[in-house]
Amino acid sequence: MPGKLRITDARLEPIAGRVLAGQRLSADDGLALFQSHDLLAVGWLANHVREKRHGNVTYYNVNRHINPTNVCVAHCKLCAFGRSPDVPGAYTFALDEIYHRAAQGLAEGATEFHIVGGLHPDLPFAYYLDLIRGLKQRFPQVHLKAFTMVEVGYYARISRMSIRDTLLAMKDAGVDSLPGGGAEIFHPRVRKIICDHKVSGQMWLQIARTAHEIGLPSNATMLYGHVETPEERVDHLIQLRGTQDQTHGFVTFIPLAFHPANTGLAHLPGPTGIDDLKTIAVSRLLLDNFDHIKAYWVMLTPRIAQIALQFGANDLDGTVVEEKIYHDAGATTPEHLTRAELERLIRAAGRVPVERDTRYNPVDREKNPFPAKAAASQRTDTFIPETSLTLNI
Ligand code: V47
Repeated sequence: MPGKLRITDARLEPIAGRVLAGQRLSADDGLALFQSHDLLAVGWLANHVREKRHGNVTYYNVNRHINPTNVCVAHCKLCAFGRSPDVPGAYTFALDEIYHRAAQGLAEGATEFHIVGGLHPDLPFAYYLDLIRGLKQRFPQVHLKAFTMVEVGYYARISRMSIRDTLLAMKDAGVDSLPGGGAEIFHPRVRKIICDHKVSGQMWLQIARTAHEIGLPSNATMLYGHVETPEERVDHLIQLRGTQDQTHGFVTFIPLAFHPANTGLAHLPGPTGIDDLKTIAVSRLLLDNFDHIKAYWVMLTPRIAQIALQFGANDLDGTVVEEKIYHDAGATTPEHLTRAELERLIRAAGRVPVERDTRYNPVDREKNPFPAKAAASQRTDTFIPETSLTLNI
């Protein structure tokens, strides 16, 4: 453990004792950590836990984000990605376009496709199942991390199926795990303001529990830096921890910094760098039953994500390649980092980079060399604007 713990905020003294003794922290402890200005002590404690679990290792993966449609009926104030079907920029990919992008991803060595999209008013559940079946058939070696709890709730509603049967159909088609999006902040006061028409926080947790029960692990997120209070953040984290105690199905926790540009909350300033680091650290400290805390470089910026590796995070996410949700909301980060760039960031933070697959198995590139770039499929249409939507479903 590098350096000594120096505490300047007396409220942190008993909390430090509990962290060093490996004891679970309370909601009050979480609140004190969020309210403290002693960032270095909070970070030291989170780093202690991080190094006890993972030593110097920092994970990243080679992945490809695919967003099949940005058409969405939810119209969440927090979001700049979703569109009505009839506005400029609305799109829905034909399945061939998705397979083309996936083939490009495979040629770049992707071990994971991260697939999330809007809640489209007209696409049937069958479109998504066909999409997954088609990907699994063509790219059986690639892990399909697809569809948030919000999308699952929506598919269940439009197909008049139970959540369990919807998840079973997804699993049967080839979904391997679920990403952690859509959790936002569970408290109903906040959801009413930022995402009024989304599934409730309780429903999000219920869908996650059901996914875990049928053998689909998932990630979890928390969107912070908008209208939520520190108490509501702590409540969110404690509810995730309680669910994890029951299912052990969450793999990674990802705090997501709110980007206000082009959203219905564009008047808000978004979180500061101090808040980013503190949120990573408090998450590491409260979520004692989560193995991994991810500093998602796309939203944190590579620079802050790199520092977060000393504040509790042990994962940077992946190469990503195409990112729409944050970039529509004004993110100025690149959409793509290469393996070499990710490794450089990690090494410069004094950590040891390990390329992982979605299940955190190390990827041995000697045994699994990159597929030839030439394997990328022939060019197909770019995307289908909503006005000329023809889908081969
Ligand atoms: O669900 C939407 C958030 C999420 C904005 O599971 C916004 O490995 C900030 O969940 N400003 C999608 N955030 C991203 C996500 C994710 C990312 C990386 C890895 C994983 C994983 C999951 O982004 C949405 C929502 O919570 N979001 N709009 C915005 N304006």
